[in-house]
Amino acid sequence: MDRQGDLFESSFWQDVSHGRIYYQPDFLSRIEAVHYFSRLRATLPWHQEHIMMFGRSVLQPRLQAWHGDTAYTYSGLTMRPSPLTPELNELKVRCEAVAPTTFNSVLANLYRNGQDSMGWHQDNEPELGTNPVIASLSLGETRRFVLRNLHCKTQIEYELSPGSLLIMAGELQHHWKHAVPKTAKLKGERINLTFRHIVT
Ligand SMILES: O=C(O)CCC(=O)C(=O)O
Ligand SMILES: [Mn+2]
Repeated sequence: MDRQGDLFESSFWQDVSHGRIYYQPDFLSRIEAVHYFSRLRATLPWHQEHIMMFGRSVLQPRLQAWHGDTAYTYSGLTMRPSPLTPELNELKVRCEAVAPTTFNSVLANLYRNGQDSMGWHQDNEPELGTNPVIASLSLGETRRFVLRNLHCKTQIEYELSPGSLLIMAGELQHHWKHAVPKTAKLKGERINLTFRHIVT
């Protein structure tokens, strides 16, 4: 069996309508999750960006950092890359051990409290290729992550706790949107890393 076949055999993979999802709540130990949260919080060049929404420039409700070899453009925003830090590189290698691909970039998101969020979107920029594999690693506060099927409106929800890994694969980005909604609950900081492969 090829590497891809082997990897999809793992019991953490689930087939959904037009896509595949890998979900492992304890991908990192609690100690590792605390360690990586504090290192990434202290060392990544976090910044808040403006993006174009309905023709207007608005501040994104979260901080971000973009690491890898190439610039990345979405919603009218081009992010210049910083090199992968030692911690990002360690986590990239860990994710590659279970993902059916390799990664060359990571978008890091910092949600400062429950009012920070990520709106409904698909990770379907052309430079991600036809069927992108996106590995999403969560650290810090637990937040709700929701996927919604574009055709039947079925929703799948996860409470993404620290150290959990969720991978979206197959045709999923063509048929589902995903979001991290705002919440009125008191929430501390959460870091999410989305490892991607940018086709150059
Ligand atoms: O924070 C998350 O869990 C999701 C982040 C995400 O969807 C993205 O960076 O594209
Ligand atoms: Mn996304």
